[in-house]
Amino acid sequence: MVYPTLANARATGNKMLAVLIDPDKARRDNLQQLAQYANDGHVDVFLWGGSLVNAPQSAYYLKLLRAHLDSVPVVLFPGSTYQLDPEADAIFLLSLLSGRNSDLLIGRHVQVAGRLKQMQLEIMPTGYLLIDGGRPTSVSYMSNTTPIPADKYGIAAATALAGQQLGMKLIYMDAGSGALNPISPDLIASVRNEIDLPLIIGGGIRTPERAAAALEAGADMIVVGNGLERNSDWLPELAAAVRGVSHRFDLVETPPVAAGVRGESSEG
Ligand code: 1GP
Repeated sequence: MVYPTLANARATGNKMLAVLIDPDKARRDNLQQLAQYANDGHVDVFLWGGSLVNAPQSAYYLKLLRAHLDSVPVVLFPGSTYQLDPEADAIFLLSLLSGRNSDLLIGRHVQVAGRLKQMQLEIMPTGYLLIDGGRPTSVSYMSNTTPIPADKYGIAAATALAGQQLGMKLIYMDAGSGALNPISPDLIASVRNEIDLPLIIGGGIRTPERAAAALEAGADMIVVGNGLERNSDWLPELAAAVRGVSHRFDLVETPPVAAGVRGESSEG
């Protein structure tokens, strides 16, 4: 089960690393190398999904990845209802709370509810928030929604809190794949201060420093996709940065909170 691990990470200050694989960009050699890194303890979870996915290819590569993994789970992070696959361990059942597209808040969920029930995946109801990452991303375009502006900490925090009050089990804030700017530590901290749920952060994290900054600000798990697609050689260094933040949390009783967390920008 994936959720108990996430909840435990939240409770103990342990930090987690997820690697996102877009099935359309998957390559056999890269998948094998990522699986090897995961088996060596450098990856906690794989996420599987993309904005546009050719279904047969996705199923083939997902099987291949699973065949090479010892025990690291694979969680579906679906960009569409075509991306459900019983080969995975679990699914982030996303409600796009930052948008006002009712299809992505409830419509698609109704379409797939029966299929999901049959698949017996572990289902994690996820409040999904898009945050502006400095340029339009596939997910903002495909979802036909506007991301929350990057300096509107109060709106992000209230949206995440509403997700918690609606019964979501975790919050995933995403600047979108290939974002120019990752979500700022101050925005992460303001959301962290408002909610108790596990908090996942992704989009534009392409260096160990960016990973550490997100985790120090209050993320429980970070997601890296784009930055590992062509070259995964730096994954051990990235994993070391994640563990480094976990160990720092071992030494303090209360996780530090970034300064000025309620300080929403006065602009706009
Ligand atoms: C996108 O959060 C993920 O949904 C990962 O983003 O590909 O930029 O790492 P990147």
